[in-house]
Amino acid sequence: MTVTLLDYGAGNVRSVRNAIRQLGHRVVDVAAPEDILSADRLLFPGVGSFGLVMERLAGMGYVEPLRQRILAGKPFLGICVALQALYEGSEESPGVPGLGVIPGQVRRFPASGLAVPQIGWNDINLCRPSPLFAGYGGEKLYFVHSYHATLANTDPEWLLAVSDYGIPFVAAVERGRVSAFQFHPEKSGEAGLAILGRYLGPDPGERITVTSQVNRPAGTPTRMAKRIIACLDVRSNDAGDLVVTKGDQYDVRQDGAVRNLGKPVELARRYYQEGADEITFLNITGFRDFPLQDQPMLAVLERTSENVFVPLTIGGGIRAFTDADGRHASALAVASAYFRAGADKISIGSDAVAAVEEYLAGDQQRQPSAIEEISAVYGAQAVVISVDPRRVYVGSPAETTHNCIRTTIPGPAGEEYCWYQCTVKGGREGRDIDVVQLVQVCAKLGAGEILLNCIDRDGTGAGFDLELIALVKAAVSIPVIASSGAGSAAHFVDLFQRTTADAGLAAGIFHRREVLIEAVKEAVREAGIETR
Ligand code: 1PR
Repeated sequence: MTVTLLDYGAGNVRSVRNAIRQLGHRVVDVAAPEDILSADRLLFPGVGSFGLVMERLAGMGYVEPLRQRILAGKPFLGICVALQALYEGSEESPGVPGLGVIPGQVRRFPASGLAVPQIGWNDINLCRPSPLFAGYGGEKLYFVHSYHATLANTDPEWLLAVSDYGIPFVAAVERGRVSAFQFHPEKSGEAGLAILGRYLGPDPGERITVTSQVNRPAGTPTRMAKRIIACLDVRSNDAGDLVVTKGDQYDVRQDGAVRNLGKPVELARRYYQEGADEITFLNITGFRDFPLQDQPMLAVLERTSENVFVPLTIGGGIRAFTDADGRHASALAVASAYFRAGADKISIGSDAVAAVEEYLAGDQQRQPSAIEEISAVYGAQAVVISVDPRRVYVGSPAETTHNCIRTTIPGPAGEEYCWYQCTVKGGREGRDIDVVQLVQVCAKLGAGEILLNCIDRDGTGAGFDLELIALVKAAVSIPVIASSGAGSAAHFVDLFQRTTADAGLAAGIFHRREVLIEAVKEAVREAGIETR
């Protein structure tokens, strides 16, 4: 099968391409409006904001051919924002008309105590059989969005699947051969690939001849999984090879040499097969290198995305650069290179601290930060802030102006209070900013998720710093990934029972095979916590 891909240059469509190839099909791109009408199978992966998608489609003359194709009932599959684009408009981009094939407006998730964006693996309830879900076993699928199509707005003729996230929302629509999913099949592991494969496979012809199971009784609430993430800290070792390394409280050298725990691409592939819900790469020397010259890291992403079909995050060195020869690259250009190479999210560390310092300085003339620039183009859900805090103990809250907690783990001199200082350059430099200030301003600037490390716990195996995690969860309404200190599966159970963290991340225990990802999931499941 030759699949025609509608790539309008707004984000990571490499994963979709790779998924199509993995399924044994050929990809061609829409090069002109008429290709939209003549395509045998059209795939429209939605990336970017509603307004950006519609603006690009309009600019390329694709709006009318798309409407015609959909109204004619020719095979069409839209993903994520492409589902939303079928509606008349969206709260995300007021005044921007959508394709308008389904009446109604797309809405933002209301504040319900759940983190927005919804990022992660959720169930779907099929409302009726569909050939695309023939053989679907009810697996959780990967969602990432802040806006949703509402049931009230969706003609039952279109409604195919429903999920819940505080409120019910439309997970899939279908009319004849025109289908669209709010979830990402290309990021939903083998279950997602199977669904995509059925769209790309032989045309089932009359849909009524195909049966599939409606997976659970209508109205059963769907449940988000807590995500288990494997993190690969990557850098060159002294021989110049790119290796996965791991520090103890950020010190990655042992007996003078950089620890070598494996090759990034191979390790990522292993974690995918072992059930990791996401993979994160951190280029831990990124703060000092010119990243567009750092081809090995881009190559790692390109190769990983060839056969790893869960979300990939890349961090390290995402900021504007001017090298010694005066060559300049904006943070957006650096991030774009990573998205093109297969990243779904980028993570910003040191530069986020700098952005918050500028913001708090109150300069009205300040330039937009990397967070704002990247979020505006790729959406908040693509921008993660990696925070590297360390504890600063004080005898009483009066000793500091920073957001302070009373801790159950006293300091070296018996201090009962501490605040969490943000650091830059891989923990080498402390700044006069606390973690609450940092995450709150970053969320305001457009970040979609927090990757919360902890220098005191990193590599210690002593468990997550639950006090830090609770503090940050209470400070923001975007998802928080807890990181640093996992030493056993029980630490993840503790994390999810005692905090509302959305995901748990570990490095050392997975690299050294002390605990397998599946063992973590089993322990978490046995404790009654939802996993994939
Ligand atoms: O500042 O935007 O260039 O980003 C640099 C990134 O690299 C930041 O996200 C920063 O956290 C990371 N980083 C820099 N230096 C180090 C180092 O270790 N020397 N690694 C470093 C941070 C922390 C986690 C680790 C968890 C779990 N590593 O990524 O994987 O602590 O470890 P564990 O389960 O073994 O305890 P920028």
